[in-house]
Amino acid sequence: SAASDVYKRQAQGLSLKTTAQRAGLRYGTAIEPQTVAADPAFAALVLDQCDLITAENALKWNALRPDRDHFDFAAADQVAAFARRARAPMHGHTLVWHEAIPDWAIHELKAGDPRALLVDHITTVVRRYAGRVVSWDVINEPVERNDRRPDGLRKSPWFEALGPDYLEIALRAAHAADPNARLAIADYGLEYDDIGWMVEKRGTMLELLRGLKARGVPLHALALQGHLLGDHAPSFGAGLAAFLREVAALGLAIYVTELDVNDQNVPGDIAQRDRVVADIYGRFLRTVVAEPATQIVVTWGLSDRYTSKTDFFPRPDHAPVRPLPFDAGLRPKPAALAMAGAFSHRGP
Ligand code: 9MR
Repeated sequence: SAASDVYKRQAQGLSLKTTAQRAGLRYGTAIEPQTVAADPAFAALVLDQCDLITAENALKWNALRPDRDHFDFAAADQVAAFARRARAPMHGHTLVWHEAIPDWAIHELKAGDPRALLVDHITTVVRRYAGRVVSWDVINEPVERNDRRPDGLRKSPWFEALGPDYLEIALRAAHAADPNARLAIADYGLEYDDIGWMVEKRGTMLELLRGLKARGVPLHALALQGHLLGDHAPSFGAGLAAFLREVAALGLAIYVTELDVNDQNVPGDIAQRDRVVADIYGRFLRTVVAEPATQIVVTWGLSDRYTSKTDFFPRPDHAPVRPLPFDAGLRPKPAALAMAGAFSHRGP
């Protein structure tokens, strides 16, 4: 059809990396070391499209810490080697999270010296990748309003062991280990203007960021994960723009670090689903990149060939999920064009 001809022409030579660079942004993806090692065509696509690399899992505690006395950097080093091949810096994910903590560490947090455990881990990991990991999700998902604390902090194992100070302890340790690294707090559920708990979470997050900045804690960015909802109409308007403005007014950069669109419940054939997903990518990114403080955009994978959505959010009709900018055949989808379009329209 004429429409698909236009699409094919536009998709030819599409470069998210170059389009992002021209807009003063860096575009990248999360990867698993096994997939880029085993699948050269996929690796080539990542090298072609990305100039920022995140480890989807390899820098988490459960990957790095088989036991208390050892670090296993094998997988993370493979990601770092791939980033070097891509001539791309890395964004680090993540030093402090309530998930992916090995059992021995959960025990140690209760029975041992939790502060030493946290500081030693951060110091070792951040020093090892200094100069390669240029920005870190130091804290991932610290806010959980359902835990009903006035400050909105999640009652994570870190919180239970160290109290609200765990954030400051972690950020200061990371800064001491690599003073050049940009340090971020990352969270989900900050994106939509018409979902009540998300709007409330923005306020909670702003208070948290404000308090840390007021105390002089080293903190340089807020990372929106950007796990978007295929079955919810995009509402990324004045509310999101105003929230990002307020974050920027604190002197913080804005990152998008786990962007994808969950199409578990999007109806229709593939063309219809892809249009819905692309529209969500485009509308979200247009608002986010219009904010001058926005610096990086990372998708949680690059091709539908490899996405944790397959396991976590399978479709009831058993059709393969299509949450990412490139399809399982490594061809650009309408979402990729929508992303490039949003990048290239960056401006006042
Ligand atoms: O995609 C990741 C999956 O492979 C892991 O099993 C899971 C648990 O470690 O984490 C997934 O990534 C999550 C990220 O680390 C934090 N935000 C939510 C992500 C899942 O969409």
